[in-house]
Amino acid sequence: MTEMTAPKSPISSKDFADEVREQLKYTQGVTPEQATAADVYVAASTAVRRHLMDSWMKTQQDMVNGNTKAVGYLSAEFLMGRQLRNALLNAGLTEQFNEAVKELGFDPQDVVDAEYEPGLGNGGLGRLAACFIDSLASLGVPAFGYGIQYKYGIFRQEFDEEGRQVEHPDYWLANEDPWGHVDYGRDQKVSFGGKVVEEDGKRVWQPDWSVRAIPVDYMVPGYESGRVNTLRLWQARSYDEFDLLAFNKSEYMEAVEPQVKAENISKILYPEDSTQVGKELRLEQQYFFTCASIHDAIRVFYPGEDKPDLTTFPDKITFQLNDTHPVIGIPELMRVLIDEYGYDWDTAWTITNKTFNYTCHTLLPEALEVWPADLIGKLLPRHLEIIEKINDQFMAELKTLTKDEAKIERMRIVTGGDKPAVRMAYLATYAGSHVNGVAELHSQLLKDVTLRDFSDLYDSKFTNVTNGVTPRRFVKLANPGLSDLITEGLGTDKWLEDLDLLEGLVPLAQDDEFVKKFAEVKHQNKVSFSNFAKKEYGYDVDPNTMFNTMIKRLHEYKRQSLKILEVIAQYADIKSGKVKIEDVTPRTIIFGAKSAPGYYMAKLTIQLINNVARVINNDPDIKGKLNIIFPVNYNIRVAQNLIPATELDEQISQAGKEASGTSNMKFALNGALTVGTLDGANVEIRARVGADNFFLFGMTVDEVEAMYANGYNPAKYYESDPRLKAAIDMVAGGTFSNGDRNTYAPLVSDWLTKDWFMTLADFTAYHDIQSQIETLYADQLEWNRKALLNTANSGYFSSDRSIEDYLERVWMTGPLK
Ligand code: 26Q
Repeated sequence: MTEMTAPKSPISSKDFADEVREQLKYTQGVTPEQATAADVYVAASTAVRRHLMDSWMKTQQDMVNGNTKAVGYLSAEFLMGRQLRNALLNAGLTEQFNEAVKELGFDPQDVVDAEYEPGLGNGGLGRLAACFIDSLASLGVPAFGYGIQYKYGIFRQEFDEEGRQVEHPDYWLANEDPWGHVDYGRDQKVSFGGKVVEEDGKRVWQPDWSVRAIPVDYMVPGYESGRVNTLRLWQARSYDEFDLLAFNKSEYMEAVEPQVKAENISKILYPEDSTQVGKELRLEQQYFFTCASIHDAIRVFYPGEDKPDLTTFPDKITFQLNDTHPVIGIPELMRVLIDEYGYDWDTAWTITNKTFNYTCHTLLPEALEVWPADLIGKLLPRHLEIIEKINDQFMAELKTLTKDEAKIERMRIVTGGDKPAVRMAYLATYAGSHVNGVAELHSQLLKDVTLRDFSDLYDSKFTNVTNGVTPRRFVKLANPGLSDLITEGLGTDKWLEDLDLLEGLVPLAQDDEFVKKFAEVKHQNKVSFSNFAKKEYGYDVDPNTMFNTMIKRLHEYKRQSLKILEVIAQYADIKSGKVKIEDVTPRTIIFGAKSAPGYYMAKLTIQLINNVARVINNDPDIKGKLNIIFPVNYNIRVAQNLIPATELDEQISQAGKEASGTSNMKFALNGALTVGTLDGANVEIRARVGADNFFLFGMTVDEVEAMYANGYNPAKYYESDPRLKAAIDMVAGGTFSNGDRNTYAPLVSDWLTKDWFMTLADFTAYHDIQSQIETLYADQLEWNRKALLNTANSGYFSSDRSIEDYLERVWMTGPLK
């Protein structure tokens, strides 16, 4: 392992202020008097970047010269969040920054708030990639993150008068981006289309158009590790500014068409996170970034070599495929090895097989990517040939492994019939070395259900790596109050590098004074969030109510409808006098969610939540005891404010549907109690924090399966639970649509006749757990004791631990520290 440079930056705040002044002058061209907070933000960010420069360059040299295998994390999404505070923390410059900025006459928070959050991801998968590259750098693992620098990230959400979601383009690069460094000299050419011809017995691809991939590099500083890795995001540009042949007066618009087409590739992030879009542009994006990244890795590890010995490639780098989105990289590496470097098929196959590993993030069959073969053939004809040959080889291999013809047929990578299609998950499973799920339950279900035939025959490829989250961003930056208390309790701040140390807090849960301090931190966080909610959205939030949060993409399987139906049922109980208003535990119920723009049911659910909030919040009978808020445009910044303030977290997906979840980990670490089903990582969270410190309800995976098998009839639950009936009747009757019975009719009809994710079947159990929750909440000392035990026992959910598991189980690079 390479030695690390000194972790702490020795610079004084005076010197740092001078550096910021210098940047103001030479980068911004303003005097400190003229400078705005945005100027200071750019100047300070540039100054921090300069501090990291030596470590960055050294890390890159070490990566090429050292003999530790590097990791290339290939991901269509990196949901990074704002950079400045994180870079300051990891560079050890936080104090200097705060002092220097004050000296210049600015409030540090205003400066930080000048940064626009890059939203280059949809949700869990993209944020996981960001946590992983933070941990890779913090653990000193040589690594590249490879992805796309979308011009427009995930849409900016607004709500219209009716409470419906409206999507707006998120032009995050409208202002200067001091973090991204465009490196024109390290561009790559990515080609598409055309045909394959035979020349001297060789297959030769003659593409008909190409785009230029330009890397934009982001520093990824490790926490006090002295290591700064690189996130390399590719931007698509055209080669031809103008097509001169076509350039005459009448064809001016046509002349710029190729340019427009090329630049479209990195223009926009697809906002669907659970259904296949099957669009040509999406495949272009996938090939664009994987092709550029593979060529980049060859250039990095064999600099200046015309005839590199690529049989050593898998010793230099291992590519982790973040879901199927980069799987087209597999035939691409085969093509590069065979067509560009002249290796024979078998050698190329061995190299490719050793280089790739695949992480699956779903259990929903509709989310597994399947590309029509003719679309691949049109865009990437040589790749289609290679995929077909891989499929032939696979079929032949299977015949040696099993006599079960039906099974062999089921396992085809390229399906038969007159509309053949390529199953990307199967291609990745066969062609790579390892396949992993993202939580124990998920990995087991992958083996038992989704990839059953594969695990029968290739069991040793399968493993689990439970997800994790970075404690730097999600504890230290998001929750400074708790961080100080943890450090006080443990007598060290080393927990930020070794989160298992949190277990040292377990005995302190018996110390009432410590528990009260913990409760006080939570209360302060609630006050801070109330201020944030007032300032950002104009909400009046009472910090003396229970903060009950559900934040995640809006999806039927995640069951936001279960939560909103319970809120409505409680409202109905109060209105009908069944429940006295004095007996209601005051709650602030907080939703945050974006829906895919074309997902009708999800969008209708957003509208329902907004209108339930409108009606209940304004009903004088409720006396402010229930307050529902739905901060628009939920993002990483909102998460960082909200999670530390939350007391009760909702993780109520149907068992067997949520692969892992990662906000559940962030909540537990920040001392929220979870109400949840036995799904995804909830299972492991409950096992670690203790069944007494987790509100479990609902059907298990087996019970769900049995119910599907026996024929599920949701109407039965509607008829048998009067509270459920009252709630659904309220929605159907127009209480939340100004008397209009049509608005939510599609939702109501779905609940009563389909209810694919069994919201109704779990409703009674979900209600029953509420009284336990409220009884415990009435005893604040006991509640906070359990909350503290959640924090103390969640160290396992650090993404550092996930990365260590990948190193051991998948990448086989040996221990690093
Ligand atoms: C695929 C094809 C075309 C267009 C878009 C997509 C696409 C994009 C994003 C498909 C899926 C996603 C994102 C999936 C995702 O975020 N999954 C979540 O991953 C988390 C990290 O492992 C898990 O914790 C969640 O359980 C899982 O839902």
